[in-house]
Parts: sequence; structure tokens; C-alpha cells
Amino acid sequence: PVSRDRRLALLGAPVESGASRRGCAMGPAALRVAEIGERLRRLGYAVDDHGDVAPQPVEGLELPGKARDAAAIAGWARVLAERTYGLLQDGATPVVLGGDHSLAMGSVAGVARHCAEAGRELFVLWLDAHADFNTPSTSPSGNMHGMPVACFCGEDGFDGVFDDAFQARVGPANVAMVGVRSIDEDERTLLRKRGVEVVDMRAIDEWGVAAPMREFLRRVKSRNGVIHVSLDVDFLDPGVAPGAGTAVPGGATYREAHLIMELLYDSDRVVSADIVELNPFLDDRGRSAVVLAEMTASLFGQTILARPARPVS
Ligand code: 4U7
Ligand code: MN
Ligand code: MN
Ligand code: MN
Repeated sequence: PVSRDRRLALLGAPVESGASRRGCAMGPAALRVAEIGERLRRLGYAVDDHGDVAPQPVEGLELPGKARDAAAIAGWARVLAERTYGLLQDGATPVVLGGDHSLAMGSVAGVARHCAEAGRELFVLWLDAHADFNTPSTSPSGNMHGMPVACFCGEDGFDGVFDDAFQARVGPANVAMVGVRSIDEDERTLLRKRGVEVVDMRAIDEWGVAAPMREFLRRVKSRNGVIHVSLDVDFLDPGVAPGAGTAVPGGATYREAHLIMELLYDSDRVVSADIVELNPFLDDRGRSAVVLAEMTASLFGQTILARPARPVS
């Protein structure tokens, strides 16, 4: 394979108390068994697997409203923010293996700090059946995997999750959500108010994924920005990836998902990624783990046929 100059850093985050069903803690192990590291190495990258991170719970932390296990979730977030920030400062590309989606509070906070210091504008591409824009006061469940976007966009209700070093935020207008098909009522109101771009499944049915993705990538390029990709397994249709604790019918197909990854790779703007919410306890013989590992390979340049570079606009 061609040798590539980027170092990829795998970081396991076996957190599951942000979700209501257990099993996501086995996600990093299943992704490794699906050879996520080997697939990336075969593409010519130097890949360092840093193993699983260990959280330090933020003793006594309580958030106003409903936020189950906030002290532990904040502990994961803090350590992940430190790690993604440090890896980016060292010139590496962090790929966080979840674990439930609450971990994105931390991974994105680290990326946001790095970008703020480097003077680069950060965009987040949220690939998910859900918007994950609840706060402890809007959440119907209190499960923190439904809250990470609200947290890193700076909504109220997350005081004390981070200390002062990691207060950098992502502008809601710099977040694009693709594949959404389940939003709670108060969550929808808040999303609309903040102007988050939502490409729901209806839009994908009408336009496919390429048109909205090109639009998003054009916007990123026009601001010379960079992209953090957060991929929730439930973005995919449950028929493609059954290993999801919060499956919603009518999700992305195998090829829609890969095309998004291929377009992202072509854009050369992705600086970090989360691969989350895989629940191996619910999976069918490792199928979902393999699909996620394949998608990660596509994100970093695995192609069907090599094709000439084509500008995004
Ligand atoms: B996931 C939910 F109420 N919105 O907040 C909530 F429908 O990371 C689900 O996207 C959140 O899987 C799903 O609990 C979080 C619910
Ligand atoms: Mn999610
Ligand atoms: Mn989801
Ligand atoms: Mn989920």
C-alpha cells in the first residue's frame, strides 16, 4: 500500500452508563476483533492502538434536571478531552471507539480546544438516527448519550462537566446532522432555535446523501474549516447494523453510509472521529462491528476503484 503521512490513534472508551441498555462497553473490543486497526494499517497508515482510557469520576457532580450517572460520564468526558487534544497537538488523528455517545462530550471538547488554539474553524458531522441535542432539562430519559451535541454547543445545564481549560465550544451553525429520524419534542424546539442543520431521512430519500454532503463540504471549505465525524451505529438501518441499543427503522443503507465516508475522505478535511454506540450483546455474529470497521476504512481512503481527484464544488 501507499504510505501515508498521518498517524492514526485508536482510543477505546468503554463507557455505557450514558445509555439505558448495557453492552456498549464491549464496543471497543468488538471493533478490534473486527480488525479496525489492521484495516487502517493495510491502507498504509501508522496506527497506534492506545488501548482503553480510564475515567476519573468527578466526585459530587450533579447536574440540574435529569442526567443519569453524570459524575461518571463527566469523568469519561474529561479524560477523553485531554487525550484527543493531546493527540491532535502531536499531529495524530484520534479515532475514539465507543462506548455510548456521551463520550462525544469529551472527544469534541478536546478537538474544539485544539482548533481554537490553532485558529481553525471546527465543523461537526453528526451521523445518527437521533439529534442528541437534549439537555438535563429537556431529556425525557435522563440518558446522557442523548445530550452530547447540546453539551459541546454550550447549552445550559452542563456546568462542572469540564474545568476551565476545555471550555471551547462548537457553534450550532457548524454542526450538520445527517440521517436523523427520531427527535424529542423539546429537543426539536431547541434545535430549530439554534439553527443546527438537520438532513433528516426524508431529505435523504429525496436527494440522496451526495447532494447534502457536497453542500456541507463546500461550506467547510469556504471557511477553511476542519471536520470531526461522529458516527452512531444507529445511523445505519437496523437491517444493516442490528447491534444498536436504540435502533430506529428507516436508516441509511450500506452504500449511502459508505458514500458519505468516501466523500469525506476526498475532502481531506477530517481531523478526528468517534465510532460509537455499537452494542455487541445485541449484534448478529459481529456484523455491525464489521460494517463499522469497513466504514472507518472508507473514511480513511479505502476505495472500490481509485479515481481521479475531483473538486468538491
Ligand atoms: B443516541 C432519546 F428519548 N432522544 O434522549 C433520549 F428517544 O446516542 C434517545 O443517539 C437518545 O443513541 C439516543 O433518551 C442517544 C430518546
Ligand atoms: Mn447518538
Ligand atoms: Mn442514535
Ligand atoms: Mn444509540
